[in-house]
Amino acid sequence: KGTAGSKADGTKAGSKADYQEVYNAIASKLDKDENYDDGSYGPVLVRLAWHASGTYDKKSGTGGSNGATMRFAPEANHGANAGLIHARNFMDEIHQQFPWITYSDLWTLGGVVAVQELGGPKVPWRPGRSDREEEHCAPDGRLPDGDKGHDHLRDIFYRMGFNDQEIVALSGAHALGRCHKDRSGFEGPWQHSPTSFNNEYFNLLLTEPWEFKKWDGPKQYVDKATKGLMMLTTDMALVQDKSFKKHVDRYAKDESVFFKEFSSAFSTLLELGVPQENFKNFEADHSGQQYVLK
Ligand code: ZEM
Repeated sequence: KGTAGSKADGTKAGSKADYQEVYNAIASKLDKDENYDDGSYGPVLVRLAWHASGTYDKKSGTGGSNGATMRFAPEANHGANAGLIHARNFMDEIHQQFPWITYSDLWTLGGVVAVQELGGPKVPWRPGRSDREEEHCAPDGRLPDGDKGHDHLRDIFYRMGFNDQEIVALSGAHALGRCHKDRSGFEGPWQHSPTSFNNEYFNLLLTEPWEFKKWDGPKQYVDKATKGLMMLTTDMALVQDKSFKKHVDRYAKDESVFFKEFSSAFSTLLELGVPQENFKNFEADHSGQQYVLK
């Protein structure tokens, strides 16, 4: 029963306090290297949590966050996962401090810590994921491509079990971080403060004049005024498609609505593919409820 091992003192790990300790260790290291990107590992940790979970296929029950199979070469080398080595190395250091936690729990918890510490909503989370071996690696091609349109977004996210409103809410994570030429081929941050989780992404989508970036790189947009901000084709699809745009409008108008709906969708994302028994069987003091850590 359960997935957490024993702590250094021989006692069983897995209480809420144990996970709060892991949370605190991650939080205290987000800014450990001021020269890394915009000064925080938070954004790349959110991307790791998302790519570890977003491989889920509802029909076959394969993929998802249960397994942390991106530890192995086949999945680590998928084009979509380029650059996530930075996040996995960060997490390896945390794992050395807390060897009792599964990588699957650790990587998803990292996404929660980053969202919360960078100013986003509280995200309910619970432990219980188990790590799986290489043969459970997700097949390539399960994650979205940034240069495609609304049909592709729906194909990918409906496959995970999400609806239009959740697609828009989850896309709001592009408040954080940036595209890197040497990872995805795209370039630039979505908003001016890429280490602050807020609803600026939705405001910019609605109000900024966007134009194609003039370069020999992949097709992407830049803001007309400064050319320092960017949007992917999939980001622009959110204002071009009526059923998506209605939610962009709601989130731009009221950040608290965005926070509430992002939190709920992100929490769901982080549990994709985890058998419910995993949560219920988890021993210690939580008997399957979600924790709100701080
Ligand atoms: Zn992203 N994302 N994403 N995303 N993403 C990138 C970066 C980040 C798409 C996508 O192609 C890309 C979600 C959804 C989608 C984050 C979180 C979430 C990058 C740039 C690309 C190309 C990678 C690079 O070069 O480093 C597409 C097409 C999506 C479909 C909707 C969802 C959902 C997310 C979380 C809930 C984050 C935080 C980043 C920034 C990473 C960093 O290192 O700064």
